[in-house]
Amino acid sequence: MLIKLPRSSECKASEITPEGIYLSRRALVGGSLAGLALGALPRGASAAEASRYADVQAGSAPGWFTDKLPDTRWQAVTADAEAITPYKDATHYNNFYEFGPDKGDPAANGDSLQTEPWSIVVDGEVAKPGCYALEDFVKPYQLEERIYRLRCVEAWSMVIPWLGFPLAQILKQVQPTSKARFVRFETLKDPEHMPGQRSGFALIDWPYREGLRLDEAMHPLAILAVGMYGRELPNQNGAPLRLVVPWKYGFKSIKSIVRISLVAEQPGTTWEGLAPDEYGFYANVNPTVDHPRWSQARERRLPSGLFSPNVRQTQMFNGYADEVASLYAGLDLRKNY
Ligand SMILES: Nc1nc2c(c(=O)[nH]1)N[C@H]1C(S)=C(S)[C@@H](COP(=O)(O)O)O[C@H]1N2
Ligand SMILES: [Mo]
Repeated sequence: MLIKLPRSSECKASEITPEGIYLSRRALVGGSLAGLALGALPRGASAAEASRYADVQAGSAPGWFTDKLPDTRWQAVTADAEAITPYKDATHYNNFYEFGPDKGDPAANGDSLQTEPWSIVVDGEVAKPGCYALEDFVKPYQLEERIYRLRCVEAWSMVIPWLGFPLAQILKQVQPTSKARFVRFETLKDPEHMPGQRSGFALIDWPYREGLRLDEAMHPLAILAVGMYGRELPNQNGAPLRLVVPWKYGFKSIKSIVRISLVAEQPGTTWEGLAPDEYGFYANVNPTVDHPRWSQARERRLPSGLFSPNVRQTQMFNGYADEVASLYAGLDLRKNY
């Protein structure tokens, strides 16, 4: 069945799920992150926390974001002693093909993305489908700072302090039916404001799509992010809402999401569709399964210059094996790459 894909501007005022109804559906869930470095910082230490990142360019945060920030659980998950990537690198070395193929294109062209108003459709195999204004969609959730490694399939990596909340919280709220086995995500399609969607360069069948198995999506490490480095997400990093799945290659962490669908069958995804021999549905970080054209055993931790290479061993599941390996018990990771 072909379903028309709504753009944020196509989620009409009359279709927006009223906030009151949404909030009354609230069913918050906790998740276990045993074994991870859990921060001991008290809640509310915000101003100082948000400003602990040097050289962060001030944005123009929407009201819903500034309202939530003081209640953030800072350093809810940390990356042990690993240094956080400088803000400049995290925001000027990006993959976001909607804005062009080069690493500098998303920063150069991202300003044209219109992130307000923004709405999100939740549909498919759920008891409570809806079309939400972003501010209502995120309102029930406390922001948490999650400092995660990000490993791109191209063999570079960063450490990024995200601000977001577990994807599981939203999923529980919309109540997946017994048929729901996968979650499918879709980025905005808006060629007028996304120059990469106007050029045929990438051969991508827009919009960009990603997916997770439902149990992966429910894992407490999988988050929806609305910010990073103590501020709202810059456009080049996927404003206003993106997925972050730290144990998978970066292409799974889809940016600028407008639609989340619960589905029965494994959904087609953008990179798997383009080159199925090179990019699989699972895309778990795995140093023992090489890309057909390069090794995945090592990675360049950015910033990494020609004369100061910062090369390190890639870790199984990007260092999150203790938390996520059980999701894949009995699965042949060589076949299901
Ligand atoms: N919509 C969309 N999401 C995307 C991409 C993209 O091109 N389009 N690139 C992916 C890839 S390959 C990576 S490595 C990460 C990069 O995230 P960052 O720029 O915030 O570091 O975004 C992912 N999400
Ligand atoms: Mo990537």
